[in-house]
Amino acid sequence: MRIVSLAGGIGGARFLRGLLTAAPDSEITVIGNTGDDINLYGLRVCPDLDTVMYTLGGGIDEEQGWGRRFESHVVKEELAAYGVEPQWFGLGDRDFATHIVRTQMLDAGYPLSAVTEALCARWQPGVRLIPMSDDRTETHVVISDERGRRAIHFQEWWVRLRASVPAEQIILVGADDASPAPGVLESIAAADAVILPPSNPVVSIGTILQIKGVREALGGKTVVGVSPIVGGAPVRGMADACLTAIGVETTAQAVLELYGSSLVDGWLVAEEDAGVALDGVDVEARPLIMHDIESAAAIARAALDMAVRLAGRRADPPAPYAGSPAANGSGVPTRTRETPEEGV
Ligand code: FO1
Repeated sequence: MRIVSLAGGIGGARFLRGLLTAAPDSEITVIGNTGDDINLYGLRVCPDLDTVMYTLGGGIDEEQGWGRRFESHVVKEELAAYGVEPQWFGLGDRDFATHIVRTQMLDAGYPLSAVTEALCARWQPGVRLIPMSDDRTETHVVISDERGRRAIHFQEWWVRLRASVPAEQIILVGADDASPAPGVLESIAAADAVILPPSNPVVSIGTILQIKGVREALGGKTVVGVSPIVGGAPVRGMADACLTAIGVETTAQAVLELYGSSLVDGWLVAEEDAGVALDGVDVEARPLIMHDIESAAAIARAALDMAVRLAGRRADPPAPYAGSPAANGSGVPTRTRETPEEGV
């Protein structure tokens, strides 16, 4: 089964680990958000691409959900000793190597998609990870504070301010000129199902949907989304601050309406949000908290089963994925890829 997933950072990466466990024989392409990318100390840092790569490649700091495990911060301390700014963004020593390799390759003229492929050759994430675009885009946030009304980089709003200052506008700088990276539209066109993980609907999924042709390409596919909001609050991160910034309520219903029935065919919500409904969209309620890899896999399995069922209503239904009840005929999903020792 060919699956495409649009993914942001921590929540998306953890969901994808569940998706790989639920459908280990499927061909999974992840279209990664690059709106969070930032230039620091002369290096190009791609937080959401790295979070997916490290999480699926086994190198992530499980506690933080970003950055490398077994990390040290000597370079960061030395930069601080020189008074180099910013000091509010914590790059670890091991992580620096990723940004040095990426920047070297970008400076040599390689597109970000080729750089990402090269980095993944080491990490073997088990999916094809493609940046949403090879063109530079950055999410900037308009705020007003004692220095007046100004735009700051998303990371400064997210990490230094912890989204404590209201975002008056969230803008993807470069969106108008950014083309989908090679393979983005092609993988969507070839997909049997598209899954939207519980990533941030504004600055992750919403950002990817702004890239030319992506929303249109998804229009012709079976798309199942997983609500990032459970009982009126984001499961993780500060999606509520982002939703408020664009005048959307922090509910599973409001996010479904934000995506729209033109985009999603199925929507998984938490049991406490069972009343969510929208014409033209199938809604199912189930536990949505990812305590560990197995619970993430159970959510992924539910999303895939829904996608196969909904796609079955189309002219060219996809073959069931290995491990699905339909594939093994027993009605019970088969156990799949070994769960690594640590949890999610
Ligand atoms: N998040 C933080 O809250 N503080 C940090 O210092 C920080 C550093 C960092 C370095 C590399 C990286 O890939 C991610 C990092 N993040 C940090 C997380 C990052 O802000 C978010 O993962 C995404 O940009 C939003 O999903």
